[in-house]
Amino acid sequence: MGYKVVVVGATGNVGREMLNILAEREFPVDEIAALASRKSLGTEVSFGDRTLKTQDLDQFDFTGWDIALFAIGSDATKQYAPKAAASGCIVIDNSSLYRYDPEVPLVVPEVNADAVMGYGRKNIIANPNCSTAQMVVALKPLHDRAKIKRVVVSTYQSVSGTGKEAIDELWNQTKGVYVPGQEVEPSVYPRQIAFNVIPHIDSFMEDGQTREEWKMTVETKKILDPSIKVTATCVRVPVFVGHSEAVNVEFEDFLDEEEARDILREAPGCLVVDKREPGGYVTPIECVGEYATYISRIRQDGTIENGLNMWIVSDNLRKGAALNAVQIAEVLGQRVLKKG
Ligand code: 11C
Repeated sequence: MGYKVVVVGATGNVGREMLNILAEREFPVDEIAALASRKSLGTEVSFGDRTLKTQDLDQFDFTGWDIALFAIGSDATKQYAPKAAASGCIVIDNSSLYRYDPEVPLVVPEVNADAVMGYGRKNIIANPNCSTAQMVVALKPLHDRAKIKRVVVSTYQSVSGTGKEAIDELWNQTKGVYVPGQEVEPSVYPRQIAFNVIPHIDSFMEDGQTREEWKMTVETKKILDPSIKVTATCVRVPVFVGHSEAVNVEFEDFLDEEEARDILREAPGCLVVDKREPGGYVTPIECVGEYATYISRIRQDGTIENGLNMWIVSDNLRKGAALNAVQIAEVLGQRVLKKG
């Protein structure tokens, strides 16, 4: 016996990946519904070998369904997630709407799977921001060994984090650079993204940081340890899929780079690729379609007492979104619903 699963936002980049990953990992599904807004209605989406016709989110009755994976914007989530949760269906939400709610667990299964047990206060579990998810997967095993004091992170985030229109903008602008008369003005982003980098993701806050940078701080504290200080600079780069991060970590205790490499080799969700030679590291292109969080360029930071630098890369649509949500569903299945 398996589960009745709903994917909300099934025609988006993350929703499609949720369906792919549910099928790939053979999540025990008895029945599946792919929901979309009215404008995408009737669009067909793949689920393993099957093709599903999307149903109208507005008309859908969540009663009797076990798990709903939400991959829609915060405004629509606000409208539909409470309705699903009130009908007894457990919501796993990929938007930022509930992440900072003390009554909603924010979960990365490799880091804080036990937090899933707090789902019951609202019947909702939140999925973190993609740039946080991959970072905490790598930080957790190192924190367990040497206690992290402070993290300084700079991100190199792909356009798929913004959505389909951003992917089109990068593609069309890139072509437009070479074809006279077909230049494409920035529309999704405030500056040209093709052949450029933009030090701005999400909205600006009063203190000068962007909301993406703020999210990395507060989400790391909620998932991993509130005592860890995080300062981030988040940058959009002309890459389609895969977020990269240059991470500097300051520990309480000394941690040798060799030991860090060994710890990360054993850590769940982590894959170390770290040869000190040209190409002996992972770049975003290699991580596309993969589950792992890749760690490369692990090295001592000699400018502080207990410092380490590393390079972390992962598929932002997978570990950063859809995979993490399905992993949460797996934990729910094993520990709470116990049907599979
Ligand atoms: C980006 N990290 O790359 C964002 C996308 O809070 O879930 C995900 C935003 C979020 O633009």
